[in-house]
Amino acid sequence: MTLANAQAWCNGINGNLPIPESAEENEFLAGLGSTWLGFLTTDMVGLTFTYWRSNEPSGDSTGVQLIAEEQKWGYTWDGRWNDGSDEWPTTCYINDIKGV
Ligand SMILES: [Ca+2]
Repeated sequence: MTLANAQAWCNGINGNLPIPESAEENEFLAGLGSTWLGFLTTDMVGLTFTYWRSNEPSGDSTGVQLIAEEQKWGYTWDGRWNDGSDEWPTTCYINDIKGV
């Protein structure tokens, strides 16, 4: 799906697109599959962790994709990040339900 569709779907089920904060979390996400991430290359101020492939972000898009596949487009990814605009699967972190 497009990034806009991923954001709309995830926000609509009270969730947010993931922003990995550690290598362990990134590995967890990669284990679930490729996903859009919840930040744009134009706003990376709050990031506490990054896992770009070398030469990324390359200016393809402001949306960021975690690429779970070891090999894609002739490059090694294995969970590294790419700025891109291709249709992409997504994982959604659902916010905790507060109160009872
Ligand atoms: Ca790119």
